[in-house]
Amino acid sequence: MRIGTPVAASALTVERTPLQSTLRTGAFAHPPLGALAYGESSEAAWMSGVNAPILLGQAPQADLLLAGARVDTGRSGAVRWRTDGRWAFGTVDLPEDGKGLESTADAAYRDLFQALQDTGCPHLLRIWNYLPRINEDGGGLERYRQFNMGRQQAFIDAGQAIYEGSPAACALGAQRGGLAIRFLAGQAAPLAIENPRQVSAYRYPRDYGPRPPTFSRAALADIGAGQLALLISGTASIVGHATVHLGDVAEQTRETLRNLDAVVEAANQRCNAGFDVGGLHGVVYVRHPADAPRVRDVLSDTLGADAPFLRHAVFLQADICRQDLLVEIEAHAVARGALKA
Ligand code: 3EB
Repeated sequence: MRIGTPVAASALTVERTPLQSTLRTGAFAHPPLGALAYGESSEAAWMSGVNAPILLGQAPQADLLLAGARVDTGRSGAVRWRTDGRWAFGTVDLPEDGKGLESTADAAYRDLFQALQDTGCPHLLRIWNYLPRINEDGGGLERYRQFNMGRQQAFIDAGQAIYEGSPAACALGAQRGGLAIRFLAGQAAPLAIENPRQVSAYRYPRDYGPRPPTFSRAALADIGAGQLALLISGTASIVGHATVHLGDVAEQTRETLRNLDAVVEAANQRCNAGFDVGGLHGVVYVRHPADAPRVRDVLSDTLGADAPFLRHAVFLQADICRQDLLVEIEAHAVARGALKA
């Protein structure tokens, strides 16, 4: 069987597959919209490698995005994008060139918002941010906090929502290279989902930096052909706005699962798809590689060893945006369903 046979001309599909099978000649019915590759640098122009070592001896995986049969490519400043006219996937890899991360983030996001105009896909669903040396000091301010300043400024300058309605996102450390951002956009605004156990990230107090991060806890989107996608942002051991279970990776993993539960429950109140945590396709970022077996054991004990989550999960090493976070899980799911009126 071929990968990614489109279900309907206008629909988006999301598939997690072993990377090897995506690289077979003729694997695709038509060109993919894009992909995130885990565990290996990208081997195709449309595939974007996530610059983080894969753990637990896992084989390389990819999250494939497939849309319409015809895919156009283009550039908007530093952004390279692909679109079928309804959905757009874009990438920007920007070196800092001594300018600092605040101004680099501002420039990258300025081009990203230009790309939304140029592709005719004005609504962001999901953003992936990878920042080199994310926890290092950037001259009086942690680099992640510098990034937050530039990101929020670019959202404001582009007239984009910085509070309710901001896109789902994640922000992790990168092993090397410049600021790396990937994004998925579409023609309709997704429903932004928050987590009642957590202060919205865009309302974090100033203890976490002069400007808050700009993201929602999840995006719930109609992707066509009667399907809904739930795109869950990086989720960690945060209750209210505070990190909990300092130094305890097992408890941090359990708290993260409680937060994923709460986000999924909030999404289920807005649709009839019946999402559940055990069925999510997760990416598990672990700060210390030696913690990965422990994290996997907690996931297995909590969700059940047979849960699809364990079968599909990708484990990667990455620094996480708060120094005290040891684990962070992002996830997506696609299910038949409709939004509630
Ligand atoms: C948190 O909940 C953990 O800056 O885009 C998660 C997801 C986190 C996205 C971002 C940060 C971001 O605050 C950190």
